[in-house]
This record gives sequence, structure tokens and C-alpha cells, in this order.
Amino acid sequence: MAEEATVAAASAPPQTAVLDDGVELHTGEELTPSTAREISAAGTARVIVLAGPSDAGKTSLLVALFEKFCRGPFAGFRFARSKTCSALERRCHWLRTASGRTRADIERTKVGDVQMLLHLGIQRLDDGTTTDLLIPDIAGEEFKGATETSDDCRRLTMVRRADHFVLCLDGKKLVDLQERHAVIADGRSILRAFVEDGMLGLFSTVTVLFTKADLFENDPEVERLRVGIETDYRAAFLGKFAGMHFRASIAVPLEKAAGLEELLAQWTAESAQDARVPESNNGVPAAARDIEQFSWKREVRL
Ligand SMILES: Nc1nc2c(ncn2[C@@H]2O[C@H](COP(=O)(O)OP(=O)(O)OP(=O)(O)O)[C@@H](O)[C@H]2O)c(=O)[nH]1
Ligand SMILES: [Mg+2]
Repeated sequence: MAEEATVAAASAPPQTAVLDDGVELHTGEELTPSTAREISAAGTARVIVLAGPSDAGKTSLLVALFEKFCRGPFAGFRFARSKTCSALERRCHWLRTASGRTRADIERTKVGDVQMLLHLGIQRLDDGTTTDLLIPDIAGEEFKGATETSDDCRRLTMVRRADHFVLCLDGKKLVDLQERHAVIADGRSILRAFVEDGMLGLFSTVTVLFTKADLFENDPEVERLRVGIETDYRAAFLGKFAGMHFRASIAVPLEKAAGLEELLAQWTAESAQDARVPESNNGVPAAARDIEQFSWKREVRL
């Protein structure tokens, strides 16, 4: 993995290409709030924000989920559609080719890509209903920035629209006596920053996800630590969210993946965002830009 995060151009890649005969094709690149609007406004859409510091395992989780569906039905769902196949495939590339290397690794998410979304549509095997997951792949540095200034926090507009805000706490660092306290404090700071800036609230469901569980499985000391973190976070954020869950996951290697079924069941269930209706143009400038429109599940009446 590159040591330095790359600063990317903020412009999104083109999502359609027009052939000589005028036919418009999807390029399969990331969506923007504007091009994802049609999907995000539908009742069955779920915006999932994977949050947390750099290296916490956010992108790996997203890749593991996509890879599972590439291999066939998973957790009671099958792959239905994706408008961002190329962007997802690109993220999978590193993990797929990792077998010859000593360490499975994945490219670090670029800073500046905060308005880009990945799309994964899945269909229930039992009743055929489809859920469109929209998942921005946001770099850890952006969440650090959000704890430092309100401007950086409010820039992450996806958080306000998130049906599920998943705070990833790095399991590898929780095992480390030197690093664990910073992980716990940084996670708390991220939640506090978004609450104070009104980006998370009673319309949000928060999951604290202990990632890389393969590194602390059967470790009674980390088990006790997890119970302590849950007690601490529940007390700190009592009454602030629609719901708060605590889970663990393994994303790498894919053969050992765990915890993804529970996440999918939660993400596809009802959402507190479903009942959130914008009051006329309350709080939204008359000339609302796409990004502000995207903050609301339902259309903002202007
Ligand atoms: N052992 C183990 N390693 C994991 C797991 N998930 C991710 N990793 C490793 O953790 C490192 C960081 O993973 P990423 O998914 O890139 O982390 P990120 O949170 O997206 O990081 P940024 O993009 O920099 O914000 C990589 O080396 C992964 O291989 C896991 O479940 N178990
Ligand atoms: Mg990443």
C-alpha cells in the first residue's frame, strides 16, 4: 500500500459514453449525488456510509461484499444490478491478485473522492424484492478532517442521508496495547463531530463495527474491551440516534469473511430515513444543488 494518500482531482469520472451512432452506454464508474439521485430517492435504496480512520478496513468490507455476490447468491440475496461495475471491479483487483504475495492488500482510498458512490443492487431469494445499496468509498483522512473542522464535517453530505453509518474500529489496533486507546478515542470523536454538526441524529442508525476480527477471535481481553467500548459509547450517545448496534467482521481473506450476513440483514431492513420528510424548503437553499437534494431521501419541495 502506498504510504502517502494521494490527493485526487475532485471531478468525477464520466458515467456515460456516447457511441458514434448516438447510443449512450454506462461506463460503470462511480456515481455522483446527482447521477445517483434516481436510485437514492427510491423506497428500497439504502445509503451505507463506511466511516473510520485510515486502514480501519472500510474499502475491504465493501470489496468483500461485492466479491461474495460475484461468486453466487449470498446471505439470502443474489446480485441484481450495478451501475458502477468498473469502479467495484477496480477495487477488487488487488485482493484477487494477492495470492502470490505475502500480504493481501488493497489500494488506499484517495482523499477528495467524498462525493462518489458505488452501487450494488441485490435481490432477495425468497420474495424477489430488490434493495439498492449506495456506498461511498471515503478515505480515512476525510473522517479525521471532520473531527477537526465543521467545514470538513459538513462537506461529507452523504452522512446526513446515510440509512446506516458504520463506524469501523480497527481490530488490529485494538489488540495493540499502545494503540487501542487512540482507536477508541478517535471513534468517539468521529461520532461526536457528526452529532454536533447535525449530520447524525434521530434519523441515523449507527453501527460500531470491530473490523479484522480474525486478529482478536478468542482473545478474552479484547472481548472485555469490546464490552467496555459498548458501555462507554452507549452512555456517551444515549438518545442521539434511531439505533445503535455493535458488531464484528472479517473481510480479508475472503474465505474467512464473517459478519457480512448480519450487516446485510440490518441494511436491507426498515430505515429511520424512510420517515424523514423535508418540510418545504426548510434549511435547504432555494437553488438547492444536487448534493443538498441528495441529503434527503424524498424530493425537497422548492
Ligand atoms: N487481517 C485482516 N486484515 C484486514 C481485514 N480487512 C482489511 N484488512 C487489511 O487492512 C488494511 C487496510 O484496509 P482498507 O480496506 O484499505 O482500509 P480503509 O479503511 O479503506 O483505509 P483508507 O482507504 O486509507 O481510509 C489492508 O491491508 C487490508 O488487507 C480483515 O478482516 N482482516
Ligand atoms: Mg479505503
